[in-house]
Amino acid sequence: MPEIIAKPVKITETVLRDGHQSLIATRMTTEQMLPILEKMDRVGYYSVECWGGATFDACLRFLSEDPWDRLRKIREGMKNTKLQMLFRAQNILGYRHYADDVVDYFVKKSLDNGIDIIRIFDALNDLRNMQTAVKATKAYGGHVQTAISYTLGEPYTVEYFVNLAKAMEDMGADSICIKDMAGLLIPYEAEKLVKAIKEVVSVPLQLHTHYTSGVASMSYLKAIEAGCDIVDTAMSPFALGTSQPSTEVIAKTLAGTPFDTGLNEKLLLEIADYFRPIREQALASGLMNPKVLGVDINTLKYQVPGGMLSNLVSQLKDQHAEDKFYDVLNEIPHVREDLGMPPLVTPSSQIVGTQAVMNVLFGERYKVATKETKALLHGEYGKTVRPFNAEVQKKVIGDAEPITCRPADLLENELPKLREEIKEYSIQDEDVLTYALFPKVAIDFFKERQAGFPKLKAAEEAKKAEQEAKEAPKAAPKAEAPAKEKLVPLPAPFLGSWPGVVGEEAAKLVSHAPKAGDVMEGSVKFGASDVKYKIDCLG
Ligand SMILES: [Mn+2]
Repeated sequence: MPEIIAKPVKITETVLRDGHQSLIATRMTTEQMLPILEKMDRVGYYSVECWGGATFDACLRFLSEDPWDRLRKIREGMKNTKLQMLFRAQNILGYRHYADDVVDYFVKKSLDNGIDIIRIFDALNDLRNMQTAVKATKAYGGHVQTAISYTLGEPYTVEYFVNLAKAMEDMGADSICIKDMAGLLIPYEAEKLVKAIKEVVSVPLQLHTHYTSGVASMSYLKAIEAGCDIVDTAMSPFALGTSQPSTEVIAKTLAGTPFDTGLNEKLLLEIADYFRPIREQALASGLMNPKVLGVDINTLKYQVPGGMLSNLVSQLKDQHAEDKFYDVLNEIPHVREDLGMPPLVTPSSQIVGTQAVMNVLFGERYKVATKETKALLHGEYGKTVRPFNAEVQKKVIGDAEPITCRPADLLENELPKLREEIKEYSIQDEDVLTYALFPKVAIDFFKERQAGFPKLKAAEEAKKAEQEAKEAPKAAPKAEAPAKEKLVPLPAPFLGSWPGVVGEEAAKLVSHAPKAGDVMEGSVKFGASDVKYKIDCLG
């Protein structure tokens, strides 16, 4: 019998990023993270994902926190474990293409402030959009992990992904991740894919998936048996549902086998004990919606991200157009094909989903095209796996000449101008990057910071008063606490989801309004009126 060689599987812990992003709309605060860092640092994780994705936006927008400060504090509290972040290639952590100088500087500052591993992905799998981030990460001494946006559809064969992985290795990737943001990778496909990639690529291979469709831990097991080196898991209180498989369960599953993760089980239990009350709190307040904790089998049935479907339902409901659900569902693959079969991940998932709604509601395909559909068909997001439908392209962009170069080649350096714009607020080098990513939110945050965070303090005091009132029910009735802003739980997963079009009241194009980024905005003609819409994306 051949000797069994130990091949410990490495674990990337996601509780500080994707775990809470997927289950509680990225609302875990730095304060909630700090007390447990020292223990997490001793578990034996390969890395801890703690930054990137929606964390940056949510810190500024909802928590009155400086995301850079969070990163520095996590670094301070976690001295031995590698810190990892998610990076949307030329979109950085935002939603548009930035000039190369901004991308380069963001990478540098991320590494300076404590990040070790940068996971870089592009929504179209256009490697040209990753070039600058990859080069910068290498230049400043970071670990480059390039990620394949995994999706289903005719062009997305094992061969396609293998070629992509090979090209990524040639480009200088230190490791490669299969990023299944929607939970579409089923176990035996995972086995096939991992085997095929491992045959041609020598750098470590990591798998990232979501539990949405219920197959994630089985997919991990098959992937691990096929040679996958690292998997992403979340501590159990922030695992399953739209999040990742649970760290403790995967560790236990592999214990005593050649794949034994070697994680400290006792510490894992203590860490779970720490996060459990945070979960309970979130459930009690409605921040964690029990709906996202189950299995969304429609994800597998329709092969589109679960979040895209749940959004569709709630949006059409708001329009009293529930009867259009299947029309829109049938329209999605058409639009996707017209737009070059992009993977359905932020921002392409929002673009395809929104356009499908437009096509159905207006009763004619591309009678109205969103600004983002236009930009995509104009080549501004990069190259799609398939060519665009030429007729559709003509109808939407007219005689405009489409871009075929790397989109960022057309962008002038931005930093000097951005620095000038915020000089009155800037107190650290990183502020210009915060501003570059979320100009409006950043200015609001800088103003609040300059004033010593009065809103945050007021909110804290209101909370304290409420608590005191609860603890002393017999005391004289107090003045009513200010009404708290009602938090609408975001449908998830945010990555690959379609939080959708948010319409103005009057037009009622859509009224489901998750509290997320003011991101892609525009307006369309709807009947006689101008309808403003806003597409929210987290992830
Ligand atoms: Mn994810």
